[in-house]
Formats: sequence, structure tokens, C-alpha cells
Amino acid sequence: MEPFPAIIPPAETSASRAVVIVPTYNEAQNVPALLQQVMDLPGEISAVVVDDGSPDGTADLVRQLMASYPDRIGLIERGAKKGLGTAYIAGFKHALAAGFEYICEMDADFSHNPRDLPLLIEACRAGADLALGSRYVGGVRVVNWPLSRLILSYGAGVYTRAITRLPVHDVTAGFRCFRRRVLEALDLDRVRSNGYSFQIEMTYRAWRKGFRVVEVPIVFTERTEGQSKMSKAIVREAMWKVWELRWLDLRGRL
Ligand SMILES: Nc1nc2c(ncn2[C@@H]2O[C@H](COP(=O)(O)OP(=O)(O)OP(=O)(O)O)[C@@H](O)[C@H]2O)c(=O)[nH]1
Ligand SMILES: [Mg+2]
Repeated sequence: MEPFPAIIPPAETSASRAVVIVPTYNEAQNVPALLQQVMDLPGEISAVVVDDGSPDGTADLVRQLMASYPDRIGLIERGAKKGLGTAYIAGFKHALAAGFEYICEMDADFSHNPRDLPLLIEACRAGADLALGSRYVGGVRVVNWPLSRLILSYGAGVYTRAITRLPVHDVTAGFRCFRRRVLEALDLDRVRSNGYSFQIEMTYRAWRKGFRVVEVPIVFTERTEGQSKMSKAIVREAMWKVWELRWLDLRGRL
């Protein structure tokens, strides 16, 4: 049987507090600076890293920082690389159990600027149930991506909107903030996607449950350190997942 993941604090609970969940696989070059930037933000935002046994020692670096911020940094360690979606689900469950009200997602590779986190949290405080950090609302803001990658990402939005009518420009946005009630209302164990389609699925389920989804303009910058985990399998998963979501929804089985 698979061992239960080691969960180390934050133990502190508070109804109005915010946490950012950061999935990592081989992000040793990024994670210390990233967590430090989160710790330096106003509003005492906590962080939970979900690491999948990164061979480069990412988890050790997180533990070192936890010594300085024992109440604000948490670490969930999973034995092997199991994908982004299940990493986020593990992080969400932990954040809900710890009582956080604003539960954010952010990549570890600095594609998302940690300094934009308060914008997403503010959007939720102002009435959104799910605030998406969007590259494509009111223009296109992506730095250092090859055109092919931009077309793929933008095209994913056109494709998803055409099939599902989801009224969102950046459907695979991985920089976002949920109110806890959204995560409580979605049956997290039914979410099956693991790659980019995880983001599409979460947004679609939230929207179909009637939650208020807003897009907040952000700039996305291609990573400069570490390696991308993007693959053709991830794109394939997203392409069929959109049809599956629509199909389940039409049959009332979402
Ligand atoms: N825990 C965990 N984290 C993952 C896994 N795959 C990717 N990540 C993390 O998820 C975030 C996004 O992954 P990236 O490699 O940047 O993938 P991407 O952003 O889709 O692709 P690029 O835009 O090319 O960088 C990063 O923080 C990764 O370290 C996984 O299987 N498990
Ligand atoms: Mg990335």
C-alpha cells in the first residue's frame, strides 16, 4: 500500500488567510527564491509545496526554508512523479483541512510572478469565487515563448470555448485563486485530469456550479531555470478531456 504522504505544517488555521500551493518536480534552481518572494509579500501568505520525490533535492531546500518560517511553509512529499493534477488535489485537501479561505495555485518556475498573487486574492476578496491570472484577457501577455507554444496555448482556449462555451480566455491558466467554498463544492475525488486539462476541468466544474469566475490580467514569462515538463501526452489529454467534460455535463453526470 502506498504510504500516506508526509504532511508537515502549516498547522495554523484562520478563516481569512491565504495559501499558495506550489507543485514541484526538479525545481531546486527556482524554489528557494520563489518561496522567499512569497514570504516577503504583504498579507502573510502561506505556501504549501507538493514535491514528487524530485531527484534534484527540491524538498531538502524547502525544508531549509521551513526552519525560518515553520508556521507559513508546508511540504507534502509524494514518493514519485504523479502529475500536476493529483499534486494540486493533495494540496487543496491539505489547505481545506488547515482552514484557509483563499487557496491559490502557482508554478514554481517563475512563469507566474509571485508579486501578482495579491491581485488574485484581492479579486476573490472583492467577490470572485475563482480568480484566474489570465494571459489573454485584454491582449496577449506572454514573454519569451516561441510562436508555436503561444498558438497551442491560445488555440486551447478557442477550442475549449467552441466545445464547452466556457466564457474564459485563458483556459489553462495555472495561476489562480479559489475561495474555499468552490473547492468544498467540487467533488475533488472525481477530478481525473492531470496535465493542462486539470485547469480546464476545475474551471469548467466551478463555472457550471454557478460560481463567479473572473480573469485578472497577468504577464506570463517562460522559465529561465530548470526544465519544462510539458509533453505531447499532456496536449492529447486536454484535447479529449474537453469533449469528455461536455459529454458528462450533457448527460447530467458531471
Ligand atoms: N508535484 C509535481 N509537480 C509537477 C509535476 N509536473 C510538473 N510539475 C510542476 O508544475 C509546475 C508547472 O510545470 P512546468 O514544467 O513549468 O510545465 P509547464 O508550465 O506546463 O510547461 P512550461 O511552460 O514549458 O514550463 C512546475 O512548478 C513544475 O515543477 C508533477 O508530476 N508533480
Ligand atoms: Mg512552466
